[in-house]
Amino acid sequence: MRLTRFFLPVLKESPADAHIVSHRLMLRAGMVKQNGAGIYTWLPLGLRVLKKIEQIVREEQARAGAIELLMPTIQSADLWRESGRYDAYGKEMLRISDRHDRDMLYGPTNEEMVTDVFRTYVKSYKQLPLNLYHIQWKFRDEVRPRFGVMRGREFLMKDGYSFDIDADAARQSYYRMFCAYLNTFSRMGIKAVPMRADTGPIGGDLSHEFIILAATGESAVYCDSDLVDMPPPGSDFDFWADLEPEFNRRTALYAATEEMHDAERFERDTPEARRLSARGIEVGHIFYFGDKYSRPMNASVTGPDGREAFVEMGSYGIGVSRLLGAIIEANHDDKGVIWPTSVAPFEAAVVNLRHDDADVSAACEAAYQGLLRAGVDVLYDDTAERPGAKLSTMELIGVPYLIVIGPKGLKQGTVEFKTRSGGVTVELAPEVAIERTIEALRG
Ligand code: 5CA
Repeated sequence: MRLTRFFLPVLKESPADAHIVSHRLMLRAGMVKQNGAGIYTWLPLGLRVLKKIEQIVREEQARAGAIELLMPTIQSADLWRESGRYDAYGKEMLRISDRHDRDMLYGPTNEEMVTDVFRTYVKSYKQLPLNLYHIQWKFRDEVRPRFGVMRGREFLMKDGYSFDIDADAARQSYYRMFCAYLNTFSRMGIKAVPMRADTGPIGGDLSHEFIILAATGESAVYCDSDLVDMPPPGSDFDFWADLEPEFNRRTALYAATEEMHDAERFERDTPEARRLSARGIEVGHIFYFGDKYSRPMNASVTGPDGREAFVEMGSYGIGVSRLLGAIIEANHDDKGVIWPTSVAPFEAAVVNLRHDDADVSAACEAAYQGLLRAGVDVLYDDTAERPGAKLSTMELIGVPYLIVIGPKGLKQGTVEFKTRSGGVTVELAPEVAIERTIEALRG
């Protein structure tokens, strides 16, 4: 992408009404524009990151056997009357009526709708286990939308739903998502700790929140510090083995959100030096709630014994748009964002320090084309901006690798290769800088 043909509206000033660093940086770097309380336009740079996060989620969902579909944002109130949640959900639900005065709503979550999809098509235990998910916009009329995309009213969620013949199978589905989430967040360069959690309006009795530790987090959390660096299951993990031992091993140490915190147990189970009480950002939340929706909505299948049974269900959420804020909270310095390469809006950039110098421009063009040919998602700053401003913008938007080309270095046959994380700058021959960038990205 040539910067002269891109839309990157960066702001010089720090917006006054943004109280946390991720919100400030997202506004300054031209990633989002606020349209109303908790409602945002995703500008091209922000949208690139959102898409990369979605893609990681998709790949890891597929690995764990979940199947993507897409349900609408607008739902019928009648469906929610079946489960009893239409009245129970409260003011967070945006209720609307259509021209025929039919009650509709903008979905805050999709348990009812997916249960309706399920009961329409699935009649036999032989079609189970089944896990259906989508990545779709939600609306929750939050009392206090704040911190930018972190607590929005309109936000993007990955929500998945599992269907099983009995409780044992349903727990395995829960464990599969538990492990898939650890892999998912790890690929985004963040450490998310699973913690016992409250179930709120979704229901059920088994639930974990996936929490990133950050001073600006909205919830107080308590855990054994050994959990923070526990490696994820990894890409060759067998999702179809019995996952109970794995789940038990990963939940043996103490970790709980404020609502579930038991101070006495924490002190009893965790040596003092490892007792971490911190603040955290909830990036995912999983629930097992049995037949809470399948029973009232009559979603049953014929079991192996020929008898009808209500399916056992769970639901699994990831805050896709919230993740941008959370990743920035965990990865920035005073100059801007330091994106993990897997979610960076651009993996690398070529910076032309003298766009009116034919030799410099030819060298930039060669580097740009070389990186494009290698499949690198590269931004080429071919604008007429001052060199200092160009470099500050690259730091602000957090491009992981830069090749900076100016007349002085080029006369000596070198360009600058810069890494955003660690702030290393080395002078290299242009071809070597290209190779180094590709190597750093592709390994
Ligand atoms: N149906 C279940 C699981 S699919 C559900 O809705 N769970 S949830 O309420 O916990 O939401 C799932 C995830 O969405 C949360 O972990 C959080 O990361 C994200 N989320 C929830 N509310 C907001 C919000 N107002 N703004 C941004 N992200 C949010």
